[in-house]
Amino acid sequence: MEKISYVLLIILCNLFSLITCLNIVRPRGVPFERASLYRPEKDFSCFDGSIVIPFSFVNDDYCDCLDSSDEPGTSACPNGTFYCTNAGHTSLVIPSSRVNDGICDCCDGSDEWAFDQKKSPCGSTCEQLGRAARVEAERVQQMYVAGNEIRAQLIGKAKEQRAEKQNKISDLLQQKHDAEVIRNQTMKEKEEAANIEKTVLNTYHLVEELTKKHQDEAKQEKDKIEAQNAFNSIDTNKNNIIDEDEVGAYSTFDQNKDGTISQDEKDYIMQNKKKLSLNDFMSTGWTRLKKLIIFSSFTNEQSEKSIERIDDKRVDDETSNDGVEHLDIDHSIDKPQYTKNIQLIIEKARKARESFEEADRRIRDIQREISHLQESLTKDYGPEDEFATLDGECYEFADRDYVYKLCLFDQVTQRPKNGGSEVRLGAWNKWIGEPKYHTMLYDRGQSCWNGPPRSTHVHLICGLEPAIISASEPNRCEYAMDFVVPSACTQPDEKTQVSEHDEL
Ligand code: MAN
Repeated sequence: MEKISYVLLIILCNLFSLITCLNIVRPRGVPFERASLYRPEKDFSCFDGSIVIPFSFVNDDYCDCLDSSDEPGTSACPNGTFYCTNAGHTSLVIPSSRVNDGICDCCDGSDEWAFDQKKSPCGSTCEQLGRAARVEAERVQQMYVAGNEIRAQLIGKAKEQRAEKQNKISDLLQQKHDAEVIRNQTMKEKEEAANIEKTVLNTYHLVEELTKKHQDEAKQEKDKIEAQNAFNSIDTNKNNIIDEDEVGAYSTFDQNKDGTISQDEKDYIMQNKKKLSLNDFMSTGWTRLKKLIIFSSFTNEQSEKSIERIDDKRVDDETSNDGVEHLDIDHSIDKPQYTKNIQLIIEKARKARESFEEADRRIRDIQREISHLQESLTKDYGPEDEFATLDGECYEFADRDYVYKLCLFDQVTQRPKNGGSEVRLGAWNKWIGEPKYHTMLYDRGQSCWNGPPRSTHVHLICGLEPAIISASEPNRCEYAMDFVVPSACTQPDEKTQVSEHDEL
């Protein structure tokens, strides 16, 4: 009979599990997986192999083993652990120092076993908690399933986008090639037009220079004749010498307009000499005389009349032409008066330059676009490109003081709520930590005053709608964000799953 019972027991053991069977003799505080190490029919060997003690020493509230393995259900050993079975909910391991400390840690109340039922701080809450945990686990499981479906769609979309980008790059490369042909053509045209323009303008300026030289010479000649005339007019006795008396007869030399030509006024025009030859007069006197004539004509009508004796007409000419031209800056060189033909050549060269610049700019624009696309193709968007569609998408989160903005694969910023400028908390760098693709690093942000450049860790969590759910600054200028997103819904988090033996 005993044998049959034993066989039956073995069959039962096979039917359920060895662990479940051994549970029958599992001492208090021992987890299922270690139950087989505690056999009442045998002496107990400490787990570290240090000593063997009679089984009756197990949980006798005296610590025998150095590794605390003989007291799994009491607080006798300093570093022991207590296992709460928590049937109906999740099992739990607590430090054995919390056994019988008057605070209930296990929902099945097993850690406070020394209290009698009435005084126990524990109720049996495992069923209720377990139910709630299972509901929550179910919700999370469903969220993962739904999130995983969205993730699959995002992977498909990313694949399409990748193909589109590759096509776009091929297209742009072709466009760039065509644009290069146009640029080479326009460059040739520009160079040709510029050469023609250069030749024509050089010739123009040469001719202009010669003309001017010629005009200057003619002017000097004219000036010389006028000087001669003036000299002759002042030289009233016609002895080819101007003396002080002759100068004294002309009111033009009366600079201070006091009605007489003083000695100083005479000396000025006579260059401190008593007599002036024609040559002397030509070298300095004539220039001084011209200045006086111009000055008088601008200041005093009386003086203007008195110079009539020299040559009224000539003086007018000098004022409006020679005189004024010598005193003013000649702008005629700055603004050349080109002929229609030259203007057409200049215009053609300008247009050719513009066309070249436009063609060149187009190539640079195309190249920029290509580089941007190529860069996005080399970015690490996750093992299956599941994060690719988030590139450039921005999300905000506000706390008490700041509005945080995350632009994925780009940058993180912080904006004070009460005004003030935006601060860059980091630029996209790479994935960090284990498991991979759970944490993003944005670094090289604005430097902290007297500190490092700002940086941000973005933790990705499974969720159906992309959103930042928290933002903080765990260390000064080191920020952390939790971002929920379907792309992170790979497998249900193990912690949220209820294991089989928890259900027992
Ligand atoms: C700003 C913000 C804060 C940061 C300090 C450091 O106020 O960026 O987050 O701690 O600067 O000086």
